[in-house]
Amino acid sequence: MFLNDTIAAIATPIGEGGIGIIRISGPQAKNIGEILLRKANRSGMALEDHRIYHGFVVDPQTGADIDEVLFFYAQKPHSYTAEDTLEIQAHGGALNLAKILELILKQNIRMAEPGEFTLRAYLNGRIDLVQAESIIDLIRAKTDKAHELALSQLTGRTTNAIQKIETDLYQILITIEAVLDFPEEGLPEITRNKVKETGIAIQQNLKELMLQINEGRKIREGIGIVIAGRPNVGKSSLLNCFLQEERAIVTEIPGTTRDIIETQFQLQGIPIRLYDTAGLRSTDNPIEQIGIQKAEQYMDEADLVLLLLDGSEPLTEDDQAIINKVDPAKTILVINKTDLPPRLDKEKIPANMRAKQVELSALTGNGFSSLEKSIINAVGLGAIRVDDRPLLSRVRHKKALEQAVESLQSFLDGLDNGLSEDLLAVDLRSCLAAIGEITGKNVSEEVLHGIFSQFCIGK
Ligand SMILES: Nc1nc2c(ncn2[C@@H]2O[C@H](COP(=O)(O)OP(=O)(O)OP(=O)(O)O)[C@@H](O)[C@H]2O)c(=O)[nH]1
Ligand SMILES: [Mg+2]
Repeated sequence: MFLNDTIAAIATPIGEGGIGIIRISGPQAKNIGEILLRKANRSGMALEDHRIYHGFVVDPQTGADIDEVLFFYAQKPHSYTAEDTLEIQAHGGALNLAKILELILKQNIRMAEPGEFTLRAYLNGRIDLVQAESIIDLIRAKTDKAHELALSQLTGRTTNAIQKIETDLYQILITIEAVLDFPEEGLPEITRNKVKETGIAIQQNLKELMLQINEGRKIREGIGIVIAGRPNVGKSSLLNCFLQEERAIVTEIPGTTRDIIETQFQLQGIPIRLYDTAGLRSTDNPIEQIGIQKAEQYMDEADLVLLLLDGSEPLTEDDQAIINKVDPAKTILVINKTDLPPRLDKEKIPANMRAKQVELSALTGNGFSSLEKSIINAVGLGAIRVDDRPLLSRVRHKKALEQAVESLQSFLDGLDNGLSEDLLAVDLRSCLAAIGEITGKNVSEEVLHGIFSQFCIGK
């Protein structure tokens, strides 16, 4: 990773737009501006910090104007990357922007990698890793809640909470290490109790952060719901009910749906990914078999399965097989076709499956609203809200927190068992290191690459 060269990229999406922005960051930014730009009022080319100018991009070889633009120079550290930055607001045509970028690259400027501007903001210490991640989330947010969450992380709520934890841990570490200089005296009883108290409070904090991660993930990634059942029970009809349109093909022929049909909508501001699947049954048809394999894989990965039965027919062997296969903890049993005379022998269904049971007609829509309520309860949507609590929202964060809690536990156990101060310090340091993985103080190049390669070019 270099920080001493200058990078450039088009920061707006490729296509036609009112304006398109080209961003340049690094020590050459100002110089490039003075070579390639001309102010409209011809007041010399010196660029002042944080001023917007009207002018032209000029080809320095031919002297020809390329575009009429606004431009802006920000001196480090007061810019997105915390480096000298030049932004050119040009007309947003793909060819126009490409021509300007080409002129810039000809001046020995390097094209930025995806996410490299944000990477620099992080490497220069302007933002931490949680904030960098929240920028991707903000760009990708599709719901109000996801947007709120990303913004609260970006503006530093999470960062502040974690910094507080780090400071408290360092306090303990300093106390312990002070004893190392006078080992014969050991840790006084009163200090030991105080340290223990703080350690327990920190651990509680970490555990709370961990509990919130699942909520954060639901807000950020949404919830995956799979509709499953044997052929012809009305899975595709139910999908269409959710979307209020004829999205999936519905016919009376069993085995109509072959491939997974993926759709998205919102329930109480949370993004839902809803999947219709091939009817599950034993079959010799190779196409259907592949569809069934996929259906089973999606059921395994789902947050919630809607297991559909046909209320107008007796329970079949295929139904039984599916009931035995699903995880009751993440399944809602849905009995469909209540507009027809009931013929389902419900007593054959295990009680734990019937505990969460909804009856409806996908044809008439009767009973559908109670299914929505059951879903909201089942995935705890009602409880999700973004408030002032700091929230972490990634698997990566969860792993690091687990590690931190574990190290802290071993520190606390060590205190109780009279472990020597130098060993206590080791546990504290590994707790701090785990927390450093979240903020990025202690993070491998691979993790960094994984995070920043998700960005688009120009961000
Ligand atoms: N009377 C009645 N018919 C329904 C209802 N829901 C679905 N059907 C009918 O049942 C048949 C099968 O519906 P689909 O939605 O295609 O069933 P599926 O479970 O997706 O079937 P496969 O894709 O073959 O697995 C169609 O003729 C639907 O019109 C309902 O609530 N009441
Ligand atoms: Mg279908």
